[in-house]
Amino acid sequence: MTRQILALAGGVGGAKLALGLAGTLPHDALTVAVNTADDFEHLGLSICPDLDTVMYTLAGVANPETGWGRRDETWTVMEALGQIGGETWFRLGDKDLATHIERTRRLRGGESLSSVMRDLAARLGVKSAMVPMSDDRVRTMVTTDQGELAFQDWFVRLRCEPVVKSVRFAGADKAKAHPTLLDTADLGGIVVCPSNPFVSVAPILAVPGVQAALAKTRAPKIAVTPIVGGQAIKGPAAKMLAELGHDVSALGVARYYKEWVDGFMLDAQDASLARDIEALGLKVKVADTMMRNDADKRRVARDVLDFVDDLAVSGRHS
Ligand code: FO1
Repeated sequence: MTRQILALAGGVGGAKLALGLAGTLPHDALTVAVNTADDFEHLGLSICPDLDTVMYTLAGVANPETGWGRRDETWTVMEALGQIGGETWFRLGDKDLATHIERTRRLRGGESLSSVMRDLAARLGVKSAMVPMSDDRVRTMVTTDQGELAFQDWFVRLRCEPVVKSVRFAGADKAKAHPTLLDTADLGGIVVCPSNPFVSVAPILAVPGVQAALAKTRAPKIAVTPIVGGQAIKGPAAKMLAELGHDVSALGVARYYKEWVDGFMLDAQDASLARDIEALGLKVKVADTMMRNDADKRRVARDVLDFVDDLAVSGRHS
């Protein structure tokens, strides 16, 4: 049966599972709702890192080494910008810049972010629906031992080194959720991709109405662990778990999610944590969650969808 799947995704890890799901489901059965709180104005351009990472990944043009930006990129503009004293700490390749320039022009013309992204993604051949969590401005601000920092300043310019004390999402309380996140009645399943819980998933949940909409749907809600063997596959999730006082493990993430997910997919390396996570009231599926290539991404996606179906059949979800 073609169940409608809503995937919540942030950066690189989320984009990988989104690609696996897109390769497994009919393209009209998947919608990827993407975090926009990492977005920022830089060099006078509207930069949307997570939206672009998902778009490029689903289009098959993402840089395979970094996961972000485009493959087969050139850096002529960055070089020339550096020579005239411009800011080059946030690496924008020549082809990637076309996306930022055209998006900025259309946003300044009054077009909504979701409209621009729908068109840009379609032009790149993306078939599954991908939507921003909101068309309104939401910005992750990270309070650290060096004061409050805008997300990309902390993440890229300072390489996540400042110690994190707290995170807030400026503008979230006034943001209007994308309708897809509120219209959850007919969903067959909700998948929280292996993204950073604090700065990729939490901003989506912070948009008014989203938590309530996810709570009221009968669709099973499952989260795929972003932490394997106590490490994040990529990015600062493990460091943030530690600095924000959580257990640096899949169990720590499960505790963070337990109020609103029904199931948790645990990597085989952490099978010993299954009982502790079940004790939180969550169903657990143990699988190989590592996504090293496109076949892995589709395998993990199939395991996720089987898990959704198991929970739907067992009626084991809120
Ligand atoms: N991440 C980096 O660590 N260094 C960069 O120079 C960088 C540039 C960049 C350009 C476009 C883009 O879409 C993403 C970029 N990222 C870079 C990744 C980005 O900071 C993160 O992917 C998200 O904000 C967190 O998921």
